[in-house]
Amino acid sequence: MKKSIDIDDMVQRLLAGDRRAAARLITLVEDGMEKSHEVMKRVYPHTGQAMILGITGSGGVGKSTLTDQLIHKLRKQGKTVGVVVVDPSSPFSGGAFLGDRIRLQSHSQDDGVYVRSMASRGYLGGLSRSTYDVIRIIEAMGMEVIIVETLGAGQDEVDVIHIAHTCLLVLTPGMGDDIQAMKAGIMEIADIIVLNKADLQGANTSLRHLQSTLSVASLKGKEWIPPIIQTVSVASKAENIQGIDELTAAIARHHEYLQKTKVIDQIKFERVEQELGLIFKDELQKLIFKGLKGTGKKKKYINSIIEARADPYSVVEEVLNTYLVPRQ
Ligand SMILES: Nc1nc2c(ncn2[C@@H]2O[C@H](COP(=O)(O)OP(=O)(O)OP(=O)(O)O)[C@@H](O)[C@H]2O)c(=O)[nH]1
Ligand SMILES: [Mg+2]
Repeated sequence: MKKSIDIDDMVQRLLAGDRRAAARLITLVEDGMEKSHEVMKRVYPHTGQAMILGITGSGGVGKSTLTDQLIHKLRKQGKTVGVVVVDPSSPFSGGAFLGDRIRLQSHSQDDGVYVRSMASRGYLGGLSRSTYDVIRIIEAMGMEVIIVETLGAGQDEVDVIHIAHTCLLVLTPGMGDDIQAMKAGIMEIADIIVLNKADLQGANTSLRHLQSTLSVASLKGKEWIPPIIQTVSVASKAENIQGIDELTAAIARHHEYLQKTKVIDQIKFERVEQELGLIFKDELQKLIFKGLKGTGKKKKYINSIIEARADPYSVVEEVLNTYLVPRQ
């Protein structure tokens, strides 16, 4: 017989920092089982204290390499660090996923670091409900800083900005066209712009591009103008790594700005708003399908759509009006 999991016990162990408990709870939540509600109800009150750092940018710009450097720096400052890598590139397309594992493995013996990769995204490209939950679980484990690495920028909807207190947008030299295309969105996404691979040709041209883009944006009276930090996050000699101190200083300055202006409250509000929306979406669907079960109505609706007597939008409206609109 399969041993049932004692959720209370598991959550207690999580709160004490037990990595195996964290891994099991994360698996439960990722599977989306009924039990995940029980897990999250217990976990949630122990969250909300961590500083959340988003790192986003196109594939291969150096997000994981930078994360690795930031972990080293934060550990030196005595902070514990959790990392969630969302949507690691497919192991079939160049093995960056494996790359993440290898790069971040140097911390695998360190109890103050917990790394988790997740392959899940919502069907429209935004972060999925389980991503929000996994971040909460790692917070409850006691990690003081949580780094969320997401692939994206530009056209994509980058919802990490609804979770991250500070969002780093990572660019590399030679991304002139991308930067042009992003002009409008750049201020929305980035609290700090990282021009990584500053050791490559074209770094200065890209820097000038970025500076002029931002100086136009800054005329609009923004309170926080994203600083541009140049970094070299991998080099054969450690002394050739550059910009990491400047980057951590900029993160600290942004953190102070958020506290001083209370913008942090808005970010916390948006995070919960997103969570609520995602949970409602899932639970409403479950509730409605459960309600239709055994009535034969679901089959009838589907057939009427196939036979072009109805369309899914009208069906959803009808069902919602029948079951959810309170009667006068
Ligand atoms: N020259 C140079 N190469 C770098 C630098 N930073 C990272 N790289 C290299 O760029 C490649 C991609 O780095 P990753 O850290 O995996 O990039 P990523 O953005 O996490 O990639 P995905 O997760 O696949 O989107 C690796 O081969 C790194 O060694 C840098 O500052 N200079
Ligand atoms: Mg990566």
